[in-house]
Amino acid sequence: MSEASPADFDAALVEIQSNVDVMLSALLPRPEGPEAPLFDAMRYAVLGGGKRFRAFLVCESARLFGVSPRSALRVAAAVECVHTYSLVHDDLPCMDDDDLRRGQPTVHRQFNEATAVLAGDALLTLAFEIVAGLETHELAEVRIELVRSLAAAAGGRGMVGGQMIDLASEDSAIDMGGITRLQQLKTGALIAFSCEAGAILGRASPDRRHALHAYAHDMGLAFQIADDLLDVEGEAAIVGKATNKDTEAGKATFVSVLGVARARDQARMLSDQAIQHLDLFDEKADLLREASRFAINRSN
Ligand code: GRG
Repeated sequence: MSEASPADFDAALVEIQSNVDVMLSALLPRPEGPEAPLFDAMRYAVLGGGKRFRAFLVCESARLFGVSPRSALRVAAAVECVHTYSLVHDDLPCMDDDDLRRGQPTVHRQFNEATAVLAGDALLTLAFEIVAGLETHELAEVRIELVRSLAAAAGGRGMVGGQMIDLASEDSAIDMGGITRLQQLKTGALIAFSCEAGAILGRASPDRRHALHAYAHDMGLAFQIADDLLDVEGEAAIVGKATNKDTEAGKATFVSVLGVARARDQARMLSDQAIQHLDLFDEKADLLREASRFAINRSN
């Protein structure tokens, strides 16, 4: 039984949000010189809000293994750069064509399309520069494993591959197995990296790293089902982006296949199952247990 309450989770998330924002601001280039519009757009995209849920997962998984907060925050910042790049590109007219993200105009609306493409590109590459930096970990083998795992999670066999399947699946029949695989790649892979990053930094035993992977697998799917439910039931002003997008695009989602009630049950079941995967950790993992509940109860 977890001793952490939703209020404890909220307080910890606020603290990590503030710490990772300081780290991100220090790592992002200052807008100067002829490239200034690019750097402005990167800062606008990254520093304009976001729950920092992936940063939280990195920092809390790292805490399990006594990793220094500075190392964890650098990896957390890198993950948020990759995540933000994916949102910037996903919002482009050639993809989801969205005007609103995190409650403010999307990057291509605020700047222009070319700047949004370049800002996404530069955020992705900055992430690897951060992770590979000596300050992230003294051991090169740890830095290389972080780079390898992050690249695998973000690339064609991870998030980008999931996005391709998602685009191809519009107006086509896709079953539960197909949706699950798509979402594991599109959303789940980066969430899994975020949870495993602490184990990599802390040079954890394979069984502990595996437990975090299993936790992330189930919690990531639960997080995605909650996202599908918010698209159907949420209010744009609270969610911070347009809703009903999936229905309008004719996309098959967990909710369109299962219906609202069964999708909610499935999310609850996955969230509980995720928590069970943490059984080999003591109370230090309580905030991760609470994060699994947050994944399905969040309002944005
Ligand atoms: C374009 C390469 C490329 C990939 C796009 C992740 C993704 C793939 C697209 C995002 C679209 C989307 C709404 C996905 C559903 C789940 C998800 C990733 C939601 C956004 O994550 P949150 O809720 O966002 O953590 P914040 O703003 O809080 O960081």
